[in-house]
Amino acid sequence: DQVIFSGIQPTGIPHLGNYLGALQQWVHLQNTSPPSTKLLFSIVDLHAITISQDPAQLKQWKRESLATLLAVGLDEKRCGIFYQSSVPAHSELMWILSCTASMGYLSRMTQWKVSPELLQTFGLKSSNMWQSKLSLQDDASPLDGGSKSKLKLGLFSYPVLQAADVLVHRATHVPVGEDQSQHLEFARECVTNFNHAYGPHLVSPQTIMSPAKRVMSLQEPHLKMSKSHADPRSRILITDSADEIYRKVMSALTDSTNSVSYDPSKRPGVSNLLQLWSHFDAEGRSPEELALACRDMNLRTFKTKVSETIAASLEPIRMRFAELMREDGGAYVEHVEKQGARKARESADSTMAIVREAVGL
Ligand code: AQP
Repeated sequence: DQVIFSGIQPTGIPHLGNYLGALQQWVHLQNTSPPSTKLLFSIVDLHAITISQDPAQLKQWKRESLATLLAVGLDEKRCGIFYQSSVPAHSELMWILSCTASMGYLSRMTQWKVSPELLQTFGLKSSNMWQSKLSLQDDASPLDGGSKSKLKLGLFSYPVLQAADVLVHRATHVPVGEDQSQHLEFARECVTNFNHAYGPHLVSPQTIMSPAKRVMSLQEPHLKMSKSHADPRSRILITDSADEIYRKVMSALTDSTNSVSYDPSKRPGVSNLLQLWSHFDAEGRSPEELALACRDMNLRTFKTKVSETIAASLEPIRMRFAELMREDGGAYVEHVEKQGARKARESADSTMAIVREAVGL
């Protein structure tokens, strides 16, 4: 039987990248999978602490993240929705996988998450710049050079925890955005290493890539939309009001041509807006079709239409989120989590019984 697992970090309210690249796909899978499919979705709080977090803020973000999963349409009766730290088997399997995972493979991975402090230390403005810095080093290894003492062990090894998140539930399918595909490859590598050492006990997961592979920043359309970008106007949160969405879309970086056409390489800003509209378009028009329909509009009129379309689509999510956070100040959300954690512990414990036995623990 199929097992679908995915996760999201509680590092703020999800944005359109998280929604279109992941959450919407999770809801779609929930609504189309046969009843025999196990569905588990996690708020991965242990990943969130790979960079420093304020404890009270983290607690609040966890609750809000869970409420957003319910608000977008996940059904707590059908899925297990839980905090990663409620299921200690994730961390236990991480340790066991660490004992067969290759340091070389990990250090060659290019998608490094970097804390704002670390970037500042090296005078860099974005994690993309950090990646270029790494690739300038001899063997592109973050273990070399002056970064060694600043780089935390957890930040280096978090892909092993991600692998454990998936493997501990024997997930067959993992829906993610494009930025995560390298990590799933690493998870498959962990399966190969473990199974080679102890026998064929772990299941190799397949990636399900969402149709919106990579939603771009509104302010720097060559970068992905991200929670950690310093400028809040670079992202639309799924709980933003129509007003906030209007302001963000109006200030989105476009170019000096005051008309609409679809050309992602020459006109990344306008094309990103066309793609966003297309994902929410009731008639399901492609970005090219929308560009054609808007060819006589100036950018101001076009942006107004884009913001109206997005705001109308997000309105029910925003309302439901506010309702969930109001109910006993989020107590209902915590109740949902307890049930989800029970389901997830059951699922993880059955894998861990096999793993412990295989390893001789
Ligand atoms: N811009 C994006 N386009 C498509 N998919 C995206 N995802 C994130 N950004 C985009 C997908 O969202 C899921 C959950 O992501 P996450 O919060 O766990 O971590 P992330 O990928 O690091 O997301 P952010 O928003 O960019 O956070 P920060 O800034 O903290 O790194 C994943 O499936 C991801 O692919």
